[in-house]
Amino acid sequence: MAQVLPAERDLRRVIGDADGVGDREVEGLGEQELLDLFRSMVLLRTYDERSVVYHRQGRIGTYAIFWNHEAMQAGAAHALEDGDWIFPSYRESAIGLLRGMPPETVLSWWRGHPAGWWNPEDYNLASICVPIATHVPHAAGLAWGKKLKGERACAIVFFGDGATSEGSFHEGANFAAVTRAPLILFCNNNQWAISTPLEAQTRAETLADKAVGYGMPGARVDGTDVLAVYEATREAVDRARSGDGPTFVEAVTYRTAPHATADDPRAYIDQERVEEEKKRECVGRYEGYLRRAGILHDELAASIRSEAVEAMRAGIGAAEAEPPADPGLLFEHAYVDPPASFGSDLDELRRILGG
Ligand SMILES: Cc1ncc(C[n+]2csc(CCOP(=O)(O)OP(=O)(O)O)c2C)c(N)n1
Ligand SMILES: [Mg+2]
Repeated sequence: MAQVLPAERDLRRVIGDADGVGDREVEGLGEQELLDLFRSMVLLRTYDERSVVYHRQGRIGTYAIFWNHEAMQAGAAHALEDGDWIFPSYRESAIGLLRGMPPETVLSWWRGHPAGWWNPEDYNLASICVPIATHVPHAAGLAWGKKLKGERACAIVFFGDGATSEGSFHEGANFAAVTRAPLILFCNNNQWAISTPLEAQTRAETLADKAVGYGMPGARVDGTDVLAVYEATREAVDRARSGDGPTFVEAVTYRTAPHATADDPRAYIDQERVEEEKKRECVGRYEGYLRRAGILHDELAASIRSEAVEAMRAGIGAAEAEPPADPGLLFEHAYVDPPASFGSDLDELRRILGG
């Protein structure tokens, strides 16, 4: 009989700030690791802010903004080892940067260019998943496979609050629990699924409560506190490696940016709430923590930021230097025996594209 821990009610926090809670320390994180975490957050923030500009300049296509989600992505990724697998949604499109993927690869993905596809085994990073929650069973299956092979690796799957209403989420969560797969189900609860608010998504008091139904523990953390995210994910990873099966982590934040570059949230969101939440944005909160601890100072912060800007400048240059993709690729690999119409369809496409 699975032992069910009650899901944590309060949001776990490590970074204290304006409300006088006081900073805590995370065991095992030295100065170097703390700065690496900051470097990762700045790289993601810079990727995101530059991408919105590149979109407006017509240099990348529609883009899913992740501003203020960096703490969840960097905190969780740093709790993993390189051999552990990451299954991202479109909201974590640039998480590969934290595994050494060059920015031009992710930028190419958003340009719809084949240079944006990678071999998942090169980074232990699955393809970016756009259909909501369909990657949860994939991640559960991979994690189960690692267990069957007696390997050390675990897997983490990122998805949103809206994804918890999808069949694939339930199937994947149950499958992982029943097989005791070493999986972390990481929910970025930004309280919106495009224009659907959380209260229209679920009657559950918290999303972490859903874990109980599958017989797995559920943790709730402040999603803008990178150290709390790191600590909760590391506990889930330890549990996975010890053979205790999956954990559901609910990281609570608030979406302060549009869903994507094609969205105008002014039609449905309370702008005052957005402005309030922006004051607690995750990179600034962590920067404050590091400065209070005497680990970060102006010069170092500036050099970390300019390194990230330089990486993005080089990245967009490399992405734009790629030769145009061959439209024929759209027709390859879809069928073993392509329908007869494919030949004329491709000719027509080449004619339209002027090639
Ligand atoms: C199966 C499926 N249904 C609908 C959509 C359209 N869609 C794209 S994003 C989105 C909202 C998802 O919200 P959430 O899971 O909270 O993730 P967030 O975008 O907030 O990170 C929807 C419904 C989709 N991509 N896939
Ligand atoms: Mg959401």
